[in-house]
Amino acid sequence: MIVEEANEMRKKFVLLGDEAVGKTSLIRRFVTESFDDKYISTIGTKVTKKNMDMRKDGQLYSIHMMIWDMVGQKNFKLILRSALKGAQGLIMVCDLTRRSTLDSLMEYWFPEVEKCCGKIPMVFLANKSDIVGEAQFELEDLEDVARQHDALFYLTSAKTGENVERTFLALGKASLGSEGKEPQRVFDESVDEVKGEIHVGKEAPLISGVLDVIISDFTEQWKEEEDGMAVVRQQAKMSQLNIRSPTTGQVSCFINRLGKVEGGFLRPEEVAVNQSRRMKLLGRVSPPETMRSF
Ligand code: G3D
Ligand code: MG
Repeated sequence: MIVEEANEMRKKFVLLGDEAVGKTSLIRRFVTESFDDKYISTIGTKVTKKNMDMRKDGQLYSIHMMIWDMVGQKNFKLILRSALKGAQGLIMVCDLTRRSTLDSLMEYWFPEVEKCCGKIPMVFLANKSDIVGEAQFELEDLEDVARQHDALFYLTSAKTGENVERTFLALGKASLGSEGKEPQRVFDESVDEVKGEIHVGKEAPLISGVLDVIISDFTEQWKEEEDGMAVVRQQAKMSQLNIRSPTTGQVSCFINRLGKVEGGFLRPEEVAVNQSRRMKLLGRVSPPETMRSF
């Protein structure tokens, strides 16, 4: 018997789109063939691996997919930059029952991608096709957006599994052939710009922007960023950090917890410097309206 040898490839794919469109559910459906309707906000990024075999131009490929789930809130620009670094395919997700999530792909997510990636294979999804009765736009609207970017598009449901495997198969195939090309580059200027605005910008930063800087500067110290992110998730949970609307109290507890972890591998002076830099950033956040004195 002749056993056909598959070409082994590693590919990094990233899912982007507003919160609650179904990114985490789509990954769960693809990887574990299950659906869970409990909402757990994604903090930072989470990487899941899955292998998939496919055939293109008569050749068999075995693709080791590293699938990056992204926080859906819009102000985490540094975390987004680092997730996009080296990405070889993107899944741009919106929710068929909320028109604003489609607009946001064009107005926020794609412009962010453009700042750091060159031309990259993309698939556009309108998820939650199982609740068509509440659809706020049509497949043609998604098609318009996808065509502008030369991309494929599907209606999906993480709940029923419709088109989920097909999406990853299509992206896998589209990403083949890019091997050996220059890796995508994240522009340092745009990273510096984001950091500068938070650290010394004229405007008081949003608390999510501050969290973005804190999480990035913590994970940058780890050899494998994903290991740092696992610690972030754990400490965020213990600080009862609500990533959708964090309070200064929660963030301050989170900063202290990160400091305790750093105590395990940094000198006390270094831990103190990090703590004070992060607390200073938190101090720049403007207080809620009700707390301001006029
Ligand atoms: P996100 O990772 O993009 O933020 P999630 O989104 O995967 O966490 O999903 C957000 C909510 O949408 C969850 O519901 C989830 O169950 C639901 N959802 C995701 N995909 C589908 C789908 O295909 N069909 C339906 N009907 N619901 C879906 P809750 O209610 O917990 O907020
Ligand atoms: Mg999520």
